[in-house]
Amino acid sequence: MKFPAEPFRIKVVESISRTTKNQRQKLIKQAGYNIFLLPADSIFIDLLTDSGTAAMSDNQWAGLMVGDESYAGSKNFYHFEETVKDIFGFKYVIPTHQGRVAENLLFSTILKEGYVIPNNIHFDTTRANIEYHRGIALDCVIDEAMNTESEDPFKGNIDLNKLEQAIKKYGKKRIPLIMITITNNSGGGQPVSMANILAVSQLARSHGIPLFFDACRFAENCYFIKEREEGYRRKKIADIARELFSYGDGCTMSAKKDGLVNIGGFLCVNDQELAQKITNMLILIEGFPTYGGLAGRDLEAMARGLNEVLNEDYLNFRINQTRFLGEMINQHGIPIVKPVGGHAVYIDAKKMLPHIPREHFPGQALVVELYIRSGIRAVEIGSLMFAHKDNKTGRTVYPELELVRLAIPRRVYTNMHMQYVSDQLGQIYKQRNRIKGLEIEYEAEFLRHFTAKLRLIN
Ligand code: P70
Repeated sequence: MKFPAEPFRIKVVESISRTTKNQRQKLIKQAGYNIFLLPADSIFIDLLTDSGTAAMSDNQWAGLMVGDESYAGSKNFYHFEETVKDIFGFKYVIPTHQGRVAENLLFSTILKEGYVIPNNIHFDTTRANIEYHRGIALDCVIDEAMNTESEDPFKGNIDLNKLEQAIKKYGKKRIPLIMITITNNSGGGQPVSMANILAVSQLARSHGIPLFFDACRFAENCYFIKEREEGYRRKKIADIARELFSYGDGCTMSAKKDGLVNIGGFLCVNDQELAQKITNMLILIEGFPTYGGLAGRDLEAMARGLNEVLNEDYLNFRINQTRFLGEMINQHGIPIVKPVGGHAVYIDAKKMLPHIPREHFPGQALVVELYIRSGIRAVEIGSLMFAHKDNKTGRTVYPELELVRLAIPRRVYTNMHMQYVSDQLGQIYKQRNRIKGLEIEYEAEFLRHFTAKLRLIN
């Protein structure tokens, strides 16, 4: 295995606490076997999410000190706006405090009841924002995406046939825009190829439908294009990004991922009338258009983060650190989603724990075991998160995949931390038959995984 060393040195350190297995057993029981309800200082390595968890650089921290906190016309806004226009190339840039507000602003403006938004796979907040406005969130990813063993290099691609069928079925009037999520988080952090983006763009344009990106992890997607797609090896990431966004008409962005900040987001559009409508709404729910729910210093950190994320040394380390963890885990015999995605390793819990039936949450059982044994926090992306009752039959419908996600915060953990995670999982794998399932004690009507309480089945 060949993996790059960390392309940074550590200037400030944050201690992480070590708890005993006994303490963790008590804490997780109190939390109803739900890792969202654990106090974060009882966690040794936190792989819950790569969102808002990045370490900022010295350059970004210095940027905080030049924050201009004027209500209107902050100089940091202009720096941020110029940076976004330079990388993304869209005409209007609207700051928000995180990604889902950009989604809310967009969909509350363009959706009417029964309208359809196709995507490769909608992320939960995107789906929820569409459904909340009575739209239909339609997934059109290639079938390969559901085959965890397939090594297809661009498993985030949209199936053009499915997309065309959708346009035929619903008609372009009911499709106010098409989206592409880069990288495809809900499908394992898999990239979308430039060729696919171009083809979707051509199809969309031939019908007069705008194309938008959910751009959270755009730099990681561009790195995969450089690495895997013919004709991009010698191109700069910034140039790949510019080409990619030139095929679209706007984007939503959670800068908590590839913006390398702890809070921040934005929405870009080319259409002036749409920009005007959204800006009016922004003033109502977020703030004045030159701060959008953020402090001036946050805008400065975001502008600097967006430039840093294009650095190839950084991306090379980032993508390969994730791959390194995935390959080490896989060498223990643990089944994972292949190829390893950009921001996280996804374990196939259904395959790893065949003795636990879906209704006893094999993914969550593994998450709980990993916390109790090692103080590592992962997140279940499976039946606890997605299973639901069919309104007509009353039967439970399970999602196709039962995954456990190990999301890696940017520039936070060293390769030695990854080694530790892999070693611990290797130990767990050897004794996997002893892992017990769980059952629900309490659940909310929506998004139950955040607040559910469970108990162990003996
Ligand atoms: C994650 C977080 C956020 C996200 C995303 C895509 C493709 C929009 C958003 C919303 C959410 C999460 C999940 C589990 C545990 C903790 C956090 N993804 N689009 O980790 O952005 O959060 O800024 O509103 O992935 O995948 P925002």
